[in-house]
Amino acid sequence: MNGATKVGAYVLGLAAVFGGALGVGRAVGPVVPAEEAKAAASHGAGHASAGPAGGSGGVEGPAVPGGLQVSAAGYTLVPRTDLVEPGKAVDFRFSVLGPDGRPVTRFTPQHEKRLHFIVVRRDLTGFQHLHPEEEGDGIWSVPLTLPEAGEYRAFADFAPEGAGGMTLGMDLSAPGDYRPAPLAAPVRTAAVDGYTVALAGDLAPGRTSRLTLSVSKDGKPVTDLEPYLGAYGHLVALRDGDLAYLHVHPDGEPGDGRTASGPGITFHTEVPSAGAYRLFLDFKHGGTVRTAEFTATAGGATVLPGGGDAPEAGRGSDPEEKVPADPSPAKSHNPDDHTH
Ligand SMILES: [Cu+2]
Repeated sequence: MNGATKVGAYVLGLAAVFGGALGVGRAVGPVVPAEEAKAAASHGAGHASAGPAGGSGGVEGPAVPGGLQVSAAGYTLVPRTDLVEPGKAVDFRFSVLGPDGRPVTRFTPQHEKRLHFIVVRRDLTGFQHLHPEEEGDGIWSVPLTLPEAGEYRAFADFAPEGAGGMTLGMDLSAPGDYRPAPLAAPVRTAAVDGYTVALAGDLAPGRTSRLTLSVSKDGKPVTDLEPYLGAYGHLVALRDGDLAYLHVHPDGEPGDGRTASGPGITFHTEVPSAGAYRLFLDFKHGGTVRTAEFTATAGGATVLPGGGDAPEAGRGSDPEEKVPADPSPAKSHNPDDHTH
């Protein structure tokens, strides 16, 4: 009896200690998440020191690609239009807030515009390159139609006076039934509006690579490309998976005495990582700006049939895994994919 009582007391004592520990755990709160938060914080700090957010200069840097943040280096992109119904034109308005929290009104023009505005659906379809007008007081306005339902990303590419160039990104939603399209397979030619654009060169992660895009029409090289925003071509590259943004301008300018007006437009570009990228080339001919689109991979990434890319899978030896360069023009685009 006595022994049993002692054991019982001992068990009770253990229960009290254990219960106390549980109590402490609860009182302290989510211990594990706090550790996670610490890890996340140090990770974030590493990013900030490596990237632009910790610096006062331009936002683009090798460590943090542009367009991934809604706020960086003290500047914040703020929408003033909250809902965009698919298929309906809206007057889309937004501001860039400066380090003082007020809308920025002074911008240094880049390629003839104070602000470039790129919109694309998260599945990399529906690319639009637009040029909003500032209505005054730092409020920008642009006619915008999101052709179909889905999640979209909007990029503002600008240089505040006295600061470097930067690209901020924000999400836009067009409510409705969204069926994301798989990423198109890599191709070497793209067709748009009777034009064919051929891509030569390969993207390489972490180092500069040379890409040449050559424009032809009805099988004949186009040699009278027209200047568009101070260049014969503008190339935007968006990384599949997170839509990291690169805006690349070509070698040479119209009228510099060495740059031909086609058929080739040469770019030197560096992508930040292995992976798949969607390239959008804007070029002007016959008074119209058109956009040719390609999927290209870097670092041996492959695009899996039905979408998705596998950066590790394509390095190796199985040639059947690789999607061959397609010499034929790209299949017809979604008629809603257009620009301008
Ligand atoms: Cu632009």
